[in-house]
Amino acid sequence: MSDAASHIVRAACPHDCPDSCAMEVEVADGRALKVRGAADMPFTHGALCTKVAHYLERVYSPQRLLHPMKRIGRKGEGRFARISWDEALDTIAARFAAIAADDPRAILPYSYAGTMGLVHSAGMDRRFFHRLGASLLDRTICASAGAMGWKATVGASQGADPEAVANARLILIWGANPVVSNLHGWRHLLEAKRRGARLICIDPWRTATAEKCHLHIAPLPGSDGALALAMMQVLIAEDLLDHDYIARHTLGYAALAERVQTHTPEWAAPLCGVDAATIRALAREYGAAGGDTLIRLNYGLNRHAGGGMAVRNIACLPALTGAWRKPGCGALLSTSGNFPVDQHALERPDLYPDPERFPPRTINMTTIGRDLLEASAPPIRAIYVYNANPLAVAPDGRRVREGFAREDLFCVVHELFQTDTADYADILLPATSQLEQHDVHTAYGHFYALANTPAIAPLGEARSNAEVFRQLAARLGFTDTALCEDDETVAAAAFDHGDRRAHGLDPATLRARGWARLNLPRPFAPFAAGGFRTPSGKCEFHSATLAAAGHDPLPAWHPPRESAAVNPALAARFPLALISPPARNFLNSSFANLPRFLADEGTPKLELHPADAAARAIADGERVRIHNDRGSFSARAVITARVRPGVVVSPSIWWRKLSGDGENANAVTSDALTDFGGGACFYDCLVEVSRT
Ligand SMILES: Nc1nc2c(c(=O)[nH]1)N[C@H]1C(S)=C(S)[C@@H](COP(=O)(O)OP(=O)(O)OC[C@H]3O[C@@H](n4cnc5c(=O)[nH]c(N)nc54)[C@H](O)[C@@H]3O)O[C@H]1N2
Ligand SMILES: Nc1nc2c(c(=O)[nH]1)N[C@H]1C(S)=C(S)[C@@H](COP(=O)(O)OP(=O)(O)OC[C@H]3O[C@@H](n4cnc5c(=O)[nH]c(N)nc54)[C@H](O)[C@@H]3O)O[C@H]1N2
Ligand SMILES: [Mo]
Repeated sequence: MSDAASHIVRAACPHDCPDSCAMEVEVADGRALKVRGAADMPFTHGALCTKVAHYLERVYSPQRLLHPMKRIGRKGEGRFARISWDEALDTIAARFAAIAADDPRAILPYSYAGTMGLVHSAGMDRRFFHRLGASLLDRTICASAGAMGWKATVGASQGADPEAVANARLILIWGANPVVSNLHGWRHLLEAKRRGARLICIDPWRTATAEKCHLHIAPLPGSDGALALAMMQVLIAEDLLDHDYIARHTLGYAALAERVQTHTPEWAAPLCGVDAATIRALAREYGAAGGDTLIRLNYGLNRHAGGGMAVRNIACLPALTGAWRKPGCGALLSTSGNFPVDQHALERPDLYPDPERFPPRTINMTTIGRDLLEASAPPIRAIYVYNANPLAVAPDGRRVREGFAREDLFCVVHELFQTDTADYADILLPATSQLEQHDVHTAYGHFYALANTPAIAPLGEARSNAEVFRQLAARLGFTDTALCEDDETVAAAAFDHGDRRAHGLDPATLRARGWARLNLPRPFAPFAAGGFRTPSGKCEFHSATLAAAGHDPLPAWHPPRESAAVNPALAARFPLALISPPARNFLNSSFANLPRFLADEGTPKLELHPADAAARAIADGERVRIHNDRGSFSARAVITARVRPGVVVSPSIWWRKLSGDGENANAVTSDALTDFGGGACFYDCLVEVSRT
């Protein structure tokens, strides 16, 4: 029982996960006693994942940074001395002012989704860097390839209603591992299973999710585009189609039919490493379900050279069978496009000072190592990292480290913990946790907006992202109102209240209850009667937008960059395809420094097939080295038939300095970019594995 003196504060899980949970924080005497999932929030349903159920171990961790510090050792060494906030802010403001006097684009903000709150990750921060005239950052590291493939086809990041998926009779879980990375969405998929739906998992790895499905199909990494093309070929050749839906609500069917003619299951089989009979049976089952189908895809399959086109090809399937007609059917990648976010009001790109003299310059976050080493006009002279841990999460880790090690680079890191990246800071600033700050959230896996009210005072001298940007703005003489607003004012500007979907999201209501569903029909079938948000208003099998951008306007096969088919010489030296998907107890590299989660994960692991292990004389439990021309990392071998021959899996993302050898999976990944959207090719990576 809770103490009589305690009270409940409504909060929102800030982490990068489709589930964005509503939380209740029990507080007494200024201290948080317990965090639990909000029982009244339908999607959270009173439950938190194993990580956030223990959130207070993160908030009150003895590892929390509590004071500003300056570097006293070499870059990367991680030795710091405490300084005051005044000294920290004065130092940063002076350096930024000096650099900006030459060319403000030499300053680069670097952030991703440490918190997904709009105030602290897409609000005051953006306003500050826009006003400064800093380089813009293209935030591509996760989802940009798939998002572009999806948008080219369907028009917006919208899809099936995640709470209505129990309507589906056949569910393909494709490049997604919801048991690990979308637990609350999984609850609804399980409900479908209970009601008799058949679940098929398409994943090179036999995940916890695959084990709970009726069928697991394990294609080679990066081959989903071919698999989807072959499914379309069968659907069309065998007339397993909804002709009425195609005629009314799609564009370019004839061209698509012609395009896929030669893409038979026999064509796809060697590319996917799946036999033609299995592919044909999958397509027939999908077609025979007559539209009572859902494809739940996630971003796993977009981390390949052809990831954008793979998502596009898959996004075509439900329009062929009319699966969009029914709520909970069709396909779901992200729900984020349903939220009427007023991005202009939040980010204020109009504050950019002098576009004539300094035309905006954009840096792609995926290639940060290369950019720090090679960018010119102007070179990057200062970097400000917040909400991100690039030293652990960015590809081609050796170059990332070399870039951050530049002696002439002025590096600010704002963090809760002394991450791998923090070790490279010149000035290291302590950040508040979600329990210590105001914010407002959308979601990419459901239809509820969330408000986060601070439950406790900032620990030590920690300050929030927005607070630091306000204070830097003041020191730099930026007097714009937009840079003085408090967090609640910024949060109040987050939604476009003229949009009917925002009815019910007014700040007071949202804050009082902590969450509110978008004003959408319940259940919601966004494309039941067409209404795609593409230029034509139809599902675009043929995309003039892609053509105008120099891409193939039709679904096509974009092979992986690193594979035997594309680069046999490379594959001869590095015959194994490495994927490094989320470890259950980590959230990207967050939580990967806390004792409970480190104990649960144990040590970096590499799963490999018995045949691949035998060929290398590797024994189970032995330490192995995973290597290619970019670098190497080591892990403990787990010999298992959960992976197919030729594929190895290393659950990620470990902090380098806690991994045992100072490296992690990103020592071997490449910073090549995806076909669409300039995304990262994390899972398009050939390696060899040896005994150490
Ligand atoms: N516990 C936990 N939850 C998380 C995260 C985490 O790190 N830990 N990360 C969060 C983030 S940032 C994101 S973006 C989301 C989603 O994160 P995603 O990266 O989409 O992760 P998953 O949903 O785990 O799906 C990845 C699955 O795709 C599979 N896969 C890899 N390559 C291929 C391929 O070529 N084809 C197919 N068919 N499958 C492939 C992997 O084996 C894995 O099982 O999850 C979020 N949730
Ligand atoms: N090999 C491999 N690499 C990958 C992936 C993979 O599957 N395999 N996944 C990729 C994907 S999907 C993603 S999304 C990226 C994730 O990359 P990141 O978004 O960089 O994710 P995290 O590693 O969790 O780092 C976020 C950091 O933000 C900090 N933080 C949290 N809240 C706040 C705050 O309020 N203020 C400040 N200043 N800091 C805060 C956290 O302490 C944490 O250290 O990694 C990518 N890298
Ligand atoms: Mo992500």
